[in-house]
Amino acid sequence: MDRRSFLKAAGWATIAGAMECATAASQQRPNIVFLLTDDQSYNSLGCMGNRQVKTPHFDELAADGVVFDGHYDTTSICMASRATIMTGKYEYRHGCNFTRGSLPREQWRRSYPVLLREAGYYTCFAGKFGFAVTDAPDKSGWNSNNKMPMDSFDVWHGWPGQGSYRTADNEFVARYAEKYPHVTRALGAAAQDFIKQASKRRQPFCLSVSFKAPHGPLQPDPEFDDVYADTVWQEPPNYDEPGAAHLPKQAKSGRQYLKIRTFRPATYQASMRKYQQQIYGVDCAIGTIRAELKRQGLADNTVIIATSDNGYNCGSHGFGGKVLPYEEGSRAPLIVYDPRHKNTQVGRRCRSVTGNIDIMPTILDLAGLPIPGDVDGKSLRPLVPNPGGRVRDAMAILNVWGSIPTHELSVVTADYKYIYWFFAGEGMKAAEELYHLPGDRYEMNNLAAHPEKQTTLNKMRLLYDVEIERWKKNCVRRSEYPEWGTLLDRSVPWEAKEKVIPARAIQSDRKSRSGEKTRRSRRTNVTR
Ligand SMILES: [Ca+2]
Repeated sequence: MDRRSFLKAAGWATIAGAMECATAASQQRPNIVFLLTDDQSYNSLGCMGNRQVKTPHFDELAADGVVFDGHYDTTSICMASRATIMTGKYEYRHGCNFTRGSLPREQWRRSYPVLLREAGYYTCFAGKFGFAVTDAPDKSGWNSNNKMPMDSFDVWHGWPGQGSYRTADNEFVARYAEKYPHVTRALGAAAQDFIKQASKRRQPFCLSVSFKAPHGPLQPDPEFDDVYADTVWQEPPNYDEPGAAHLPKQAKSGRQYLKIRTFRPATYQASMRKYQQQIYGVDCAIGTIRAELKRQGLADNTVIIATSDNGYNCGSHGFGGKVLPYEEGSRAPLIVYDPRHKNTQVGRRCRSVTGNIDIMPTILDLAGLPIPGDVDGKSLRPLVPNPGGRVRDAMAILNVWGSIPTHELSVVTADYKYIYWFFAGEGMKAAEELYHLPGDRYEMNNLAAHPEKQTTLNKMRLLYDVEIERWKKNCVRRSEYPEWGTLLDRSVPWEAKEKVIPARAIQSDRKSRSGEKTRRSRRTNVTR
């Protein structure tokens, strides 16, 4: 006798009836597939205007759904961005990043995977999880299964740390190694198996797949070696050093500039081929996932969200890596496909400024759950049937990781980006940048000193000051987040800031930068 029959037999008809109602309601709730890539540049897709790449499944998803053209990762680095995606909070409010600490369990309990599971969703995580969850915040690292919240999911195919492109090296997907030796296709197969399992259950599901690709090392699946064999990659207008002449010294003080190797002129062609080949692998996995949803009759009630944890510089302005607030580092692709809103106009675009803070509230809203009051993001669900709308006027982009001069706060609107570099030591002066995004996507023309742009500059400064006040009010009271609220404040003089910067941090930071400078100078002499 199953539970419902037992309750009816026991005369508990009301409870049995309530269960039936709950089941009916759960059948109406959509399934959710959240697909996250690692370090994927916004312009790496056909649907984002790149005519050299082959991304048919991303492009099909974009044609079926809505593409968000003003989407940014509010902290453009793996760990903080992933914690933001799951909690809907700016980094300063969850306090999780490299060198600052893990995500405390009390915050994790209010993440979208936990809340959806509590609401009756069948849940799976596959791929690179990206941060540690611990009872109290600590800095002991994220390289252990003990720090992964495996018990929070019904099915776990995740791994701690960076994992490996060799499927066999990742414990919870190793069973796919023989058929799919490269982990991108193995994740596609694991997702496919989960969808088959979920189709047999009387509850909605939430599948989160975090691809390792195209994050370095550039080790694409040899299965796809011929895809870009003949492609000669076109460099963007802001490629390499000449485009960086107008950027402040602070921007060029971190490893994104000093350590770049893979996207220098001598290696650009080979690196771009491998980078895009990695994304081609993800594209194939998306095809596998969508085909399985159709096969199981689930496609019409499954929302698919695809994005990246941060952008990637690929040599723009002479930068490698991500982290920085420029478009290539901080902007990311975002596609939302909700099959319940049939698309009458192929390839709808949304200009609203959106961010990784919005993923969690969007997923909660799709599942019919309330959005907690301390979440920074907004639900993007209303923009899917109405992409001409907007969820906010301005949003913050921040970095407090790595080289101290590169720590910054920026504010972005649909039209402008304002960047404030606080650091004024070592011969530098605090610096401002202002870019008109629709007319200057490559950020080649800093308008901050332009006489006709002073009104706009002042408006953007005010928006910046609003974000600083939010930081001070909402930041976690640890890991130097309160101090950074002061350091990034435009109204605090440098002399006062110098006393706030942690002395030990700046000492080790200088040492590490001086090593990188020497190495870059040697490499420059070789490659130029
Ligand atoms: Ca990343």
